[in-house]
Amino acid sequence: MMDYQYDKDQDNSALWVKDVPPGSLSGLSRFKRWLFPALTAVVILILIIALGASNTNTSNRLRAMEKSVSNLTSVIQSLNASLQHAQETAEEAQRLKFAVENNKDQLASVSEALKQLSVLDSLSKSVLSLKCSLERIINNSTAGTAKDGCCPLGWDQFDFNCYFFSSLALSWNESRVWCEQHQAHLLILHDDKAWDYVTARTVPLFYWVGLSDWRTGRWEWVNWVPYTIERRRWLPGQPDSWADHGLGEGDEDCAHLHNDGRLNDLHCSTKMRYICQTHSMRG
Ligand SMILES: [Ca+2]
Repeated sequence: MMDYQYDKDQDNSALWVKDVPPGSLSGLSRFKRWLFPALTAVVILILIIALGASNTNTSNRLRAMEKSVSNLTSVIQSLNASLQHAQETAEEAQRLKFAVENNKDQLASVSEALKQLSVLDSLSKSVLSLKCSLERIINNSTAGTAKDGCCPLGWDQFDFNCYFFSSLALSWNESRVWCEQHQAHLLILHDDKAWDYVTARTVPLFYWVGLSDWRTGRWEWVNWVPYTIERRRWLPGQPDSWADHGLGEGDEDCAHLHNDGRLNDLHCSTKMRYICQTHSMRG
């Protein structure tokens, strides 16, 4: 009931606005005519006051901004320096890359040169062998001692030595004599290189070498140079000086290369292949 009354009053107000007398409207118009300039002036005044008031504040802000700009400038300068440094690093990396590629080329060249060197070495050996053959033809001899870097025909050269790997079998003593008759001696080995060369030729056959203990009871080379036993060169359990071989007097006093290239002692009367050795007299 109250809401309804209120609505009715509103409606009446609306009607009252429509019925305003012309005289009152003219006063309002005059007021409105001065209102805009007055308001503008007031706003300008307020702005001037506000600007004046905020002048100090603005200066402070400007100083802060200047500071920020200055900071920004130094940051930009620092960035520029970093960029330049990065660019230099990139250039350095590029230079290194070129250097590595260049080294790769050089390594390839060295490898190629080494290959050629190996070919040259092989060629040099062939030339030497040819020279030796020619000398034999000129001197009309097929045997003889090693001279001028040449090994006798049928002998093999390795480093500065000539080697003869027999195909016939003799006793250890007969082998020793055969080698001496050919200005050589039964095999004497001192370094791994020579061991490797010899055993690569002997495996899987047996060969007498110039090592025995029949003369003094101690192991020695055929030139009487004492020999100290190197375990890795002997078959396990050897030398065993086995005496029940039924091959006559004495035990096993002479050494030979077994089928795997390691040493064993056997009765010296056993017949087997043998290896003679002599200097090639080169160098
Ligand atoms: Ca033995």
